[in-house]
Amino acid sequence: MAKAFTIPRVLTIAGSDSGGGAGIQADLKTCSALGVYCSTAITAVTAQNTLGVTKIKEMSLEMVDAQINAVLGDIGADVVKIGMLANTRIIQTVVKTLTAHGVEKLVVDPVMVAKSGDRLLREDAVNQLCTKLLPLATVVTPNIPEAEIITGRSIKSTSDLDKAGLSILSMGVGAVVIKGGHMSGAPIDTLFTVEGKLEFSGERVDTRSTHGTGCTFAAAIAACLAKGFSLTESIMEAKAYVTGALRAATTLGHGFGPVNHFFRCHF
Ligand code: PXL
Repeated sequence: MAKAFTIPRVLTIAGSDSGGGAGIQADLKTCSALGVYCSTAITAVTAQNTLGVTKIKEMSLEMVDAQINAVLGDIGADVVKIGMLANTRIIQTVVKTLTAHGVEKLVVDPVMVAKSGDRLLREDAVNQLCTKLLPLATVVTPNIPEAEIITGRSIKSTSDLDKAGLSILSMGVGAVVIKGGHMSGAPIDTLFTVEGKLEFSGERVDTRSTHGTGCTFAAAIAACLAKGFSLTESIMEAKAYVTGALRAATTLGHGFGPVNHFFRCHF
């Protein structure tokens, strides 16, 4: 008989990116590159490339529910990662189904707008995301514009950032990591928990191949948590992984290309 061995498991609930750089495709590649099994529940199919999104088809609530039930009823997941949810009713369905399965470790990337400027979450769904989904999250990973939308306040200074971190924490999440990529200067990510604040410094990589970095960062955190790393270790690993993937990116397409998820693999 084959030797029994286990592999850490992540379920990603997110949108499909036909261009292969972000969403479900980024999550599958990130987890695979980090040695973690990744199953998927697709919330929406986007037709897009490096220049932008041309069409979005939101999945039915039945189909979203059925995918999550199929995966969690058999394969299971050590960590669930959430990306694009598209609309209010999909958020409600995901919350209901995850609660029914008693999911405990949840990484939420509060996806709202694509790098190209296209909306990936309807405006009227932000409130449901904050009030229904965030209270279930182990960690939420907004960039600065997303943190501004979630808190309804602009973030221009460190003091604004601290207020935003505490405000999001008060929504019931276990931890918040606000990504510093949209700030000028070095991209410092800041983790807020009840224990306090922790900064993760990083290197800014000069490239246009930045499509899917948010998905990749959150998926890498989910993969590391699934492997048993602490949250702080997972964020450090995820930051190093995204930086490596940005540095190794090649040019694809005519807009914002994808990162290179397999920079550690030599073929
Ligand atoms: O990076 C955010 C994101 C998430 N999910 C999907 C996307 C994008 C960005 O383009 O396409 C499906």
